[in-house]
Amino acid sequence: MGRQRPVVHLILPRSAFNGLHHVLAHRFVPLQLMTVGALCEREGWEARIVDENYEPLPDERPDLVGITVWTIFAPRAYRIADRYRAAGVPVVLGGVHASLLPGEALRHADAVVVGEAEGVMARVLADANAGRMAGIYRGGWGDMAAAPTIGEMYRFYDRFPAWRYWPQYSVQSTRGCRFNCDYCSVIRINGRGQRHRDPEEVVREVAKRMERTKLTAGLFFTDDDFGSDLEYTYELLGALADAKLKVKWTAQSSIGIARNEELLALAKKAGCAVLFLGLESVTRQSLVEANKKNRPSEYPELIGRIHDAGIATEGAFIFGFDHDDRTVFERTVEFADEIGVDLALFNVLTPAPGTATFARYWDDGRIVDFDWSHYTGYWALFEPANMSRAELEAGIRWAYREFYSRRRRARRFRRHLQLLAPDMAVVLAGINWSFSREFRRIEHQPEPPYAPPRVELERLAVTSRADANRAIWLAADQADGVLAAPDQAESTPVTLDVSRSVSRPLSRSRSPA
Ligand code: B12
Ligand code: SF4
Repeated sequence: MGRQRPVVHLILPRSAFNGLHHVLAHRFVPLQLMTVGALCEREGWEARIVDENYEPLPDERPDLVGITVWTIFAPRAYRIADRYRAAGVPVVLGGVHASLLPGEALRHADAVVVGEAEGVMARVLADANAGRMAGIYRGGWGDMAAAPTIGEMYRFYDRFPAWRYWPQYSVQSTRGCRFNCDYCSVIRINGRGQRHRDPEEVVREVAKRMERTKLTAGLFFTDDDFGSDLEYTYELLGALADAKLKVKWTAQSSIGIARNEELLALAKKAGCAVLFLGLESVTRQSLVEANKKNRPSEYPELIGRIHDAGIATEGAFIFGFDHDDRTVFERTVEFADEIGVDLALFNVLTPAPGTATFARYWDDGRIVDFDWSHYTGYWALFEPANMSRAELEAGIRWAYREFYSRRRRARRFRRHLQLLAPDMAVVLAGINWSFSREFRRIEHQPEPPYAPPRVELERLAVTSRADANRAIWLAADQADGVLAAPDQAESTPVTLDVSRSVSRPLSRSRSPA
């Protein structure tokens, strides 16, 4: 029997390693695919989302396959894409890795969306319907009003069992970030500066999601720089507080947010339970190396202010900077515990494709491994300056085991009982336990080895050297053949409408940390 509507399968490929995405409160619904799915349904397609971490690829033959590609699962995404194409099903790839390496992605697909899907998905689907997909499609960095509403995404939640995901809901109120950290992909895929959604729409979205569950601890703002635009943040938090929703949420923010105690108090009133902070290093020189503006000497006071507001903290740290030596692991764990970081993440510095870090390490010939499935943040991909790769890899594993040792968790729990509401202390104890379990061992299931074509690496080096707001457009130009060869790329003028990238330029908020 013929289908009434064309069917698209949207796939999140499985990660071949354990780690953060298995930890309690870090098991997210695939928001990117819900977003793309809603865009497909706008155009009359039927979208089925498959999270390969939990379910096998369906037997059903779709009319189109869309795969989201992050670096860590790019090789897996390419294998899946090759299989579908061999069976005659067209494939479109999108997401952060495909946007920064569209030429590589296009070797495994009929189409690649560079950047955000909102502005371009209708054309991709029309071309798919007509059987003439045209390679690179440039999604712009448009107004967030074009992003699907909760009404459009709601039905996808039926596909996601409540017991599988926590936080159960992700919401995105802004895209982009004002900073320019060397190792970060976000500013390259979402642009520097920030675009916002209507605060009332965000509140409607949160309220609608809350209808589905009586649990109150399940919302995460995927924004990368929450609270950076004061005018917007006050408006959003005020609206959330007025709505009196029984919701507790987490958001990622610069630690600079703690300079504004009034804002912290309002965030608490609006349901903020945890702030996720990119602290990155306890050594100022390492932060300077990464073009990160934080000052570790201020961390104790700023973390204290967040705690005083009744909000817990999750701090992320990176090891492997040239200023890091073998003592960095112990110093970091002691410091983090001493200043009262409630949950901690540790990562090995990773030259993510398209970032300034990639450019620097590539130019210095230091990267020793280009198998993207190793770009997990748990493996050393270059020779560190002051220790060996093996020491760096052992160091991060030690840091996890030590920070989440039984002794430290018990001490933290006692502190939480004094500082926070009992239910929050119990939730944090559960997450601490989950981290300790997950990071007892970091295991990588062997996948077939992957090596990108040399020419794509050379193009990637050009992309990575570019200014953040230009990178993906330059990548698209190279893949399109506008820039003929990698060595001509830098001297070839590129016409880029950078103004379209940021609907509000830089944040008008106070200066960052
Ligand atoms: C939420 C989040 C998580 C969640 C999981 C989310 C999930 N399962 O989907 C958690 C906490 C588990 C997580 C973990 C990690 N994460 Co993370 N995460 C994010 C974050 C903050 C938001 C992602 C999101 O939902 N965005 C909202 C959607 C709507 O936007 P989008 O993904 O850009 O999608 C748009 C376009 O890209 C495009 N698109 C995307 N996919 C597709 C597919 C098709 C077919 C099409 C046409 C278009 C398209 O259209 C969408 C709509 O416009 C991003 C940063 C960011 N701003 O994206 C980092 C990010 C994706 N994470 C990153 C990393 C490195 C990790 C970790 C490896 C860190 C670590 N060491 O533990 C782990 C890996 C865990 C794993 N195995 O999955 C990097 C990835 C870099 C890279 N080059 O791949 C990012 C970009 C952060 C960064 N600072 O660089 N992460
Ligand atoms: S503050 Fe975070 S999101 Fe912004 S550039 Fe730095 S690492 Fe990226």
